[in-house]
Amino acid sequence: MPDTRHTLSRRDFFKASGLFAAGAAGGAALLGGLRRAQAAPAPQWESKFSACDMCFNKCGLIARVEDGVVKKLDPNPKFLKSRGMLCARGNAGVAQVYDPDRLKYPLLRAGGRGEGKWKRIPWDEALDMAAQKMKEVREKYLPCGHLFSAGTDLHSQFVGRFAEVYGSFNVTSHESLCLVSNNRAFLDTYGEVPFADVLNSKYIVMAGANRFEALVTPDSMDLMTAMRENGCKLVVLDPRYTKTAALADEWHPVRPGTDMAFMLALAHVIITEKLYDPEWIEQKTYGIEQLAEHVKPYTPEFAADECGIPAGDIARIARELAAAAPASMIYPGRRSSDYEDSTQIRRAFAIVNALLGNWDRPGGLLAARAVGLKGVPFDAPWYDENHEDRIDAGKVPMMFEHEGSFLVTRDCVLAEDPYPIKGWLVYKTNPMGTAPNRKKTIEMMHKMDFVTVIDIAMSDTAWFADLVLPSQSYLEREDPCSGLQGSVACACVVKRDPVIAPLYESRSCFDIMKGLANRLELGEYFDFTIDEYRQKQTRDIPEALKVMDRDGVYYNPSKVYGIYDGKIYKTLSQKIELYNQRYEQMGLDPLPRYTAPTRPDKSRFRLIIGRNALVTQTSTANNPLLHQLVPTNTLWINPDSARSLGIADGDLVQVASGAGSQELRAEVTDRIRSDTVYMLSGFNTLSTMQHLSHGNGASINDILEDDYDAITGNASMHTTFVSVTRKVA
Ligand SMILES: Nc1nc2c(c(=O)[nH]1)N[C@H]1C(S)=C(S)[C@@H](COP(=O)(O)OP(=O)(O)OC[C@H]3O[C@@H](n4cnc5c(=O)[nH]c(N)nc54)[C@H](O)[C@@H]3O)O[C@H]1N2
Ligand SMILES: Nc1nc2c(c(=O)[nH]1)N[C@H]1C(S)=C(S)[C@@H](COP(=O)(O)OP(=O)(O)OC[C@H]3O[C@@H](n4cnc5c(=O)[nH]c(N)nc54)[C@H](O)[C@@H]3O)O[C@H]1N2
Ligand code: SF4
Ligand SMILES: [Mo]
Repeated sequence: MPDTRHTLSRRDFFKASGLFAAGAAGGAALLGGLRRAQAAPAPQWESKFSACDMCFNKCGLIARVEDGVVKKLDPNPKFLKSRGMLCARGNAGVAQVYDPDRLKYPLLRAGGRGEGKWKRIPWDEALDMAAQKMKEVREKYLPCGHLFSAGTDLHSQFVGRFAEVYGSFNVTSHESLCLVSNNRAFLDTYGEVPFADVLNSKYIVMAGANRFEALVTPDSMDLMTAMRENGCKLVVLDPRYTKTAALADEWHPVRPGTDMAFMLALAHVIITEKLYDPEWIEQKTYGIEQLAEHVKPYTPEFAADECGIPAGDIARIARELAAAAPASMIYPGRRSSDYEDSTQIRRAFAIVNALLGNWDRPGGLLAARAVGLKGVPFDAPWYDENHEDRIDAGKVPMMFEHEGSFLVTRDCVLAEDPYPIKGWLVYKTNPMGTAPNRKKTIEMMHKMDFVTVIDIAMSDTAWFADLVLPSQSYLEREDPCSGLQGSVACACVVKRDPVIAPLYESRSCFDIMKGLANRLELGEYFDFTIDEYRQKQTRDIPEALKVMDRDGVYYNPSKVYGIYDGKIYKTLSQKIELYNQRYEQMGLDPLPRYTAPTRPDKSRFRLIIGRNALVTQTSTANNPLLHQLVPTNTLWINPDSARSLGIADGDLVQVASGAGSQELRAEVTDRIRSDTVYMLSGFNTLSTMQHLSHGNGASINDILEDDYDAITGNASMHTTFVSVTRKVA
């Protein structure tokens, strides 16, 4: 056979490229066209620095802009935090900016709430109306009668500032749907939330985290380098065979909700076999005697019965961790919106790390590095006529004051207890899609007099709003500086400048908050430009702004290890708290006490959530490029379970819980335990203005029940049991 690769004639080439007709019938015209193209001026292109915003990681990028249009995004090689990486979602940022479904101008609701009837209005009218409604709410229900919610973003601080000067304590963010229980646990053990020195670690146990799909920079890239180049061993505990599990040395399909038993058994072995450094523990920690007593019953055999991991493996992992210490760790993780005792589960993670003596040392858990960025303080007015506290205050013992709990707040709004909330401003977060029990969020919407949503897309939250304001995307707006503090790769500062001019009528959140503040006689608190704000942020590192213009990033070569040498820990005992005295005073377990999670009966499954490397929560299901790679979601179900229910791969199934039910296709796979099912989040939006995700697959948030962590109020998203039934399609 001839090698066609080398024998394509010019005629064949035209045929293959579809230009044959032009070539044969109008060759002269084509050649004329080519000549014109040669003569035409070369397109003008420039490289511009920015930072990705397709998830919270802020990976440094260089945008290639041709004639005012972004053509491609590339990683910034000088941006060490992401190790020269821009993931698939980062690359697909172009499709977010030019998505035909983007919001283009202010829209006012013109039908029933959620009915999808809208009227285009001018910006001035939109801001006048939003400000007027805010005034009315404040007069009628006091300043705390207004709720403000903002997502992960550099402009969210302006929503916080606005709420404060308006007089409302009621501010929520994604955090009480994400990581507050993990933060609580580590903060209450070490006095601060650590960063993991993955790169230099020799042994990592990763439980409830999936770093090769749920990307966190630099950890995701450093984990691969540590394993491939530094001989680091990775042990993964996950009910699902994730990509991280696939690349690990060991995967243990742990029974969901039992990680605490595993961790306490590790502590049991390390203590009974005296595998820790007694001097370090004596010097740095508080409560080793109490811990030793506490973990006596938590033998590897006890844990094995609970978590399904053989006792011999648990004991071996404990010994291997101790042998590699202090360059070994239980990876601290991030999202911990899992169980009602998630804070205590994560406390157990923190305690094993303390026994490994890895705090502030290479290959262990690191303190935040000095970046040099400063806050921009302001004096907010005081309102005598106001409620005393947040609406959710006191409902759980240790919520974070500035975050609260979205789920508890929602319950309080529904009950109007202890007071009514009737106004809601939402920026860059989509609680309709990310807070469990979507029906309750819809009810909450119906409780409101006026809801304003600032987004780039008609999210489901926007779909139920009164007023929808189009926001600038990250490639169009000017952002304040952001400090990235952790690990050997960090201590850096980034900012964003517009890469292209804003599309349509989109405005930045800052401009919108400033516009509202001016209308509410609060203009003095927004009397600055982003540039002036950045000058204030960088007042201690005056060279930073110039360096960022040159390199796209500013690094502060601050100390990485030994930050705590000669320093006390910000805990009650001023040491690392194995035993937590504050918990004891508050009537909470000062040491994590294991309670076995309820197991689903034979007819039901535990539904869990988790990420995919090509999807960011609800933000990307409508992204045209990513949609090609992940066109829908499926229900992962184990072959044994599927067989017993008569379900075959690809069958349509109904998944039902106490909160709701949805239908989607089954994916029969042995990558999941037989008592557990899983589906990807973000699909089946109600908003018809998200053409690719509307009516596509299933909405997990319609099915998830709204339990929460007893200590912080963080959502617990792995506590819903569901039935699965085959539908005749
Ligand atoms: N590609 C991508 N990357 C992201 C994000 C994204 O949306 N997409 N989001 C970012 C954000 S906001 C966050 S918070 C992080 C989240 O990062 P992670 O917390 O690492 O990710 P998740 O996938 O939410 O959950 C981790 C794993 O826990 C498993 N799991 C469920 N129940 C249990 C259990 O009882 N025990 C154990 N051991 N494992 C269990 C799930 O199967 C899942 O694989 O990812 C960040 N990175
Ligand atoms: N079922 C389920 N629920 C979850 C999770 C899960 O995995 N599954 N994960 C939990 C976790 S860890 C987290 S962090 C939270 C995240 O919860 P959210 O903060 O709600 O995150 P997203 O779903 O990404 O929603 C972001 C919203 O911002 C909009 N947006 C994106 N870019 C811009 C922009 O530049 N400007 C403006 N104005 N808007 C923009 C998007 O269109 C979208 O509506 O969800 C939590 N809830
Ligand atoms: S991890 Fe991917 S999506 Fe997230 S900021 Fe980095 S490049 Fe963007
Ligand atoms: Mo998160």
